[in-house]
Amino acid sequence: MRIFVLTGAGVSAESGLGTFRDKSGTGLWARFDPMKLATPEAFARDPAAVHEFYNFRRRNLLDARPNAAHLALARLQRELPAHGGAMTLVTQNIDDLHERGGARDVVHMHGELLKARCVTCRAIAAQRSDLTAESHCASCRRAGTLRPHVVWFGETPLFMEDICAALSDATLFVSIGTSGSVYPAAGFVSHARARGVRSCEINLMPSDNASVFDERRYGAASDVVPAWVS
Ligand code: BJW
Repeated sequence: MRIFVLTGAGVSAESGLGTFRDKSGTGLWARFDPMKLATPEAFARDPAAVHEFYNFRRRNLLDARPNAAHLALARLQRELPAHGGAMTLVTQNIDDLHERGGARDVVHMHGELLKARCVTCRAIAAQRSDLTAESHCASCRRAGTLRPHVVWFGETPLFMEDICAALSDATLFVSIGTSGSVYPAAGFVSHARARGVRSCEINLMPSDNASVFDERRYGAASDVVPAWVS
């Protein structure tokens, strides 16, 4: 079995990292306007505000720990090859909790919060401290050219070729803790279904595209994912 797993903010919710758009209305985008913080235009207009938002989330992430869902997915990825299978783990999350939970080769299609990118020389480097509008690029030495290495609205998600190849090869598609409202990730299930691949949604509650899935399991990721894996 070749499993394609897509994760979203819900998998990290119980580690204390906020989701974006929960039906309870408590998500990050209910408190902050994404158009003022998660677009290239917002960064050009007000880099200090964008840095402040990501600095706050980076500090939260450094205090967070992987939960039982991250650990269970890492275990599945480790154990599948012994049964002739494989798992591709694609995440929309910019946190590193899958890696800290033991997962390997995690595909971060929306980037990584613990990295910064130079808009001038394009070098990507680890970033664990706060970024400011004056931060220096370690490669080209210029000041004020670093941005969070994340994918904002209107930008092209990363590793799309690898993702399409893995989707074309999968025999099971599983979506965990994502609202299914941001494309292209929200469309992956339709690609899988078009190939006749079975699909499963795991979420706290039905997502926007729940009806597209063959199987649905609802509850907290830290309960449902370990139960699904075992
Ligand atoms: C739990 C739980 C628990 C809670 N247990 N579950 C049509 C086609 C293509 C594109 C578009 C289109 N229409 C519009 C677009 C453009 C746009 C888009 O999709 N907009 C929509 C709002 C409509 N997309 C883009 O701009 C993307 N780029 C693009 O399309 O380029 C063109 C292109 C396509 C293909 C190939 C080449 C080029 C870029 C999107 C970038 C998204 N960026 C963000 C911010 C990243 C940095 C950051 O983190 O700040 O990514 S937005 C935000 O949403 C973040 C997330 O990764 C993303 C998805 O959110 P996610 O993970 O689903 O979280 P939530 O909060 O929405 O849902 C949480 C879920 O968890 C809920 O369902 C809860 O129930 C559940 N949950 N607790 C289990 N304990």
